[in-house]
Amino acid sequence: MARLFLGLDSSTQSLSAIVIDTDTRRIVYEGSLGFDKTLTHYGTRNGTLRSPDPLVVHSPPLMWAEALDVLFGQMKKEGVPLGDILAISGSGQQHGSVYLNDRAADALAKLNPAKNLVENLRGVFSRATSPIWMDSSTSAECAEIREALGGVKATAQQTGSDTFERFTGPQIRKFYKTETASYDNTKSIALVSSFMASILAGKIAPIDHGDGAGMNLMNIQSKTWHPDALEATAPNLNAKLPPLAESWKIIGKVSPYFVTKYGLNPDAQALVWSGDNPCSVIGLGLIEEGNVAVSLGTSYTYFGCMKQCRVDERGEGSVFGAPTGDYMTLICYTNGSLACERIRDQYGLDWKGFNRMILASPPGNNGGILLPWFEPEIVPRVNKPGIHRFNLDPKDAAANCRAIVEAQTMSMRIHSGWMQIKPTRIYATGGGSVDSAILQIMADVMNCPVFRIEVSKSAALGAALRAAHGWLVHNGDKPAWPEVVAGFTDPIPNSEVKPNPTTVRVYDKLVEQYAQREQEALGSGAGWR
Ligand code: XUL
Repeated sequence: MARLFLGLDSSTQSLSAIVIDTDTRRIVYEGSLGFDKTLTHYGTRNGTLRSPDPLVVHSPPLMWAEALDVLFGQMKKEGVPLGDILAISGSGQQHGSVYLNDRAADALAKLNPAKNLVENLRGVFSRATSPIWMDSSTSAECAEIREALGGVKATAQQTGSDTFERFTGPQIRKFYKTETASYDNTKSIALVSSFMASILAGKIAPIDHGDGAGMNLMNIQSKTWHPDALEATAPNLNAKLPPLAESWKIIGKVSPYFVTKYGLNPDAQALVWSGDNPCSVIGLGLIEEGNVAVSLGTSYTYFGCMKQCRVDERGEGSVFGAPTGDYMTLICYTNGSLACERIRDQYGLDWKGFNRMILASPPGNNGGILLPWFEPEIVPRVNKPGIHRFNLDPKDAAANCRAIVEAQTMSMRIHSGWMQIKPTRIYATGGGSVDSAILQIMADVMNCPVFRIEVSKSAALGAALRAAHGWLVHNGDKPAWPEVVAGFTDPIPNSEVKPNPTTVRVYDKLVEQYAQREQEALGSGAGWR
């Protein structure tokens, strides 16, 4: 019998699965279903329900449950040897919250395989929809909690991050303030990750330290619920939160529902789930401090493992628990690939043309600098969007294309300073990582080799690897993380982009000028406070 482990990823737009065989070190199955396309009856757009208020973004939790049924059905139909799976874990979009009433625990314990998950779970919600990470409607609550905790620095020191609109605590506070009776009817609050884990385990699941840190409710040092944060958020919150747990905790055997219906092994173990970013740390093999990932997608993220807890006292970045038991750092940019797209479109280019333009201007762009805040930005916090050009002719396509990429990369160098981690290897993922000109700028600005890594599903892979690790721990082993991930997380062969020493010196100077320009722009009112 093969030793298989299943990792699921409940993301904003889809549910994905990866099955790994730890003996052959191979991925034996990858599958995915998109919510909009497969579960059309929920009427989601990109997995979300939009409200007349553009700041409010929710998703239906029943849709996530139904997706589990569909994906397990798909795996069974495709002949995945589900009976050989020893343990299951998962990854969830971070921060989103699910509100359960007093019928939930019982319904989870008695999932009836003669019915589907929707029929089993329809009556268990005290709030029909779940606010997700794209919801930014809680500025007032952020301010209230931040003030109660003693300001930006104190909030970051205590919870790992300043209060952010998408974080769960401010979202819970808004629910309590605006729908008090429904809040009172809430017996248990779950994250997307712990909700999905609860279904698989047939009981209310703990929240792991990785996803727990994305709530503004956990003490980042002690990794316990923080009484002051709970009190600043909503009454009786402690009683509504599940326990916190290490990321390798086994909740118990999988619910008999999945055994009867899909042929899972009755002894298969259900682990706690974590957030997608903590899972990606594992799925990308970022076990050593200094190995960082840059994900160049719709938004850009820069993250990596951190052995000691250091927080960003300016409140731009976040610290979460890493599934290794260490910490992880994250900075998340709103103006990622969409900002490049705006510049690209301004000059009527396609991506190839954008790349050609970057190469047509010299590194350092002759001193031309762009501050690319098309949308409100998180890093640095900018609430008045705007494009600022210095020594840069708006008509010069080449200089503007290079300027935006240099700006994004210089910003990463400047705003990752609080992590006190000089990167030794950067793994680039996401759509933008196919552009070699972008990777060269990154290598030169960061003075660090950049490798491409092909991971469309780093979060699901990380979850599968976490399942393998948790199962080994449960069986008395002490698996070292580098051994757990070995063979699964190698960069694309020959993809290394090396820094060029001459260009590195050019950027050392330009970074200082960029930081100064940024300060000027923030000082003149673009900033957040
Ligand atoms: C991280 C964040 C996003 C979501 C996306 O803080 O909000 O990366 O986790 O799923």
